[in-house]
Amino acid sequence: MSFVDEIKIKAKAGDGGNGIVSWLRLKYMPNGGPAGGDGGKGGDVYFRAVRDLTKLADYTSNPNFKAESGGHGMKNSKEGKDGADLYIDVPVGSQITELKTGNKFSLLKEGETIKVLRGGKGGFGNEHFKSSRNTTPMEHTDGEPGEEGEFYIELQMIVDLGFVGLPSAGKSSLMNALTRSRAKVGDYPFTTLEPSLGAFHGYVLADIPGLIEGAAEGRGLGHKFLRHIKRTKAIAHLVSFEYENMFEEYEKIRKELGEYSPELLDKKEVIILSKSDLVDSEVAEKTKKEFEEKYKKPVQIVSIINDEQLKNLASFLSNFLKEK
Ligand SMILES: Nc1nc2c(ncn2[C@@H]2O[C@H](COP(=O)(O)OP(=O)(O)OP(=O)(O)O)[C@@H](O)[C@H]2O)c(=O)[nH]1
Ligand SMILES: [Mg+2]
Repeated sequence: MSFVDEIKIKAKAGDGGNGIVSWLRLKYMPNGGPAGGDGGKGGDVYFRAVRDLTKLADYTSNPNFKAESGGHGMKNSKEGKDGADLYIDVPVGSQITELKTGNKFSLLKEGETIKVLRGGKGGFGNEHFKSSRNTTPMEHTDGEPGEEGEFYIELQMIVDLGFVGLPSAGKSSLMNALTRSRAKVGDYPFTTLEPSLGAFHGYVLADIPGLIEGAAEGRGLGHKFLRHIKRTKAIAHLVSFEYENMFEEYEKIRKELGEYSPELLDKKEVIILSKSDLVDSEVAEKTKKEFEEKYKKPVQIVSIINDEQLKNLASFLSNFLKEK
């Protein structure tokens, strides 16, 4: 799935309905007095947080929203119907900026709502202006316009586990094997251009474009993705058995993470040695031990064509993500 993590939208609350001028007409009382109803209130506009992290992509083709307007007043003193409120669904973790005022707010919990634009009040019908001195008021007022606004929405992904590693380390392949996502897999570096997400036992996994030396200064796909890694709760660092010196490759990426932000180095991490089918199992086991001793972190071996290893990794990860 292609990923939209920022968007600008326009929204307008509903207009208030107009009040009307009308007279009560009864058979035995040709002029029963003013009976023009008031207009209904326009609908308000809210943002609402939903679990669907791909929600913003729905709005790219039509980023304009409008809540329902209030109905006009009716005869026989009937009030116009209130316009329905409009809820704009945004992913949990959205930070929203009102562009005119610069006000910022975040929606961090599923189901959380915030009212951002007020619908216009309904106008008064002529009945409202009735008094002892004026029993036949001709006045009425129009409804107020609903408020309008422009908003910049930025998703600050709340990802449980982010896959990092060099281009072609096998991140997308592994993500596909563990989740039902269909991230593009390629034989060339930088196949993944946008982070893509997958659901795994109720956790969110993110496949992130490959990092290279100099990423922290903007080389390769650079900064844009390091920003996403900053928000992940844990990191899965893939190192492929293809590399001559796996330790060196691992440390290169760690260095980039640290240069971007030292706190990335303190995140909980699992090292995943990928493409194990390319080497003998003794070599794989030996390398695993060396990694464990050298870095004092959990290390897993995997190949996407080895069901047993995939199963072991899945059960390891579900425990790993459960621990705080
Ligand atoms: N032999 C073998 N090849 C694999 C394995 N996993 C992935 N590959 C291959 O490695 C290549 C790169 O895989 P991707 O999953 O696209 O790698 P990536 O880390 O997502 O790459 P970028 O998105 O470019 O950073 C593809 O040709 C895959 O078929 C594996 O377990 N064993
Ligand atoms: Mg990829």
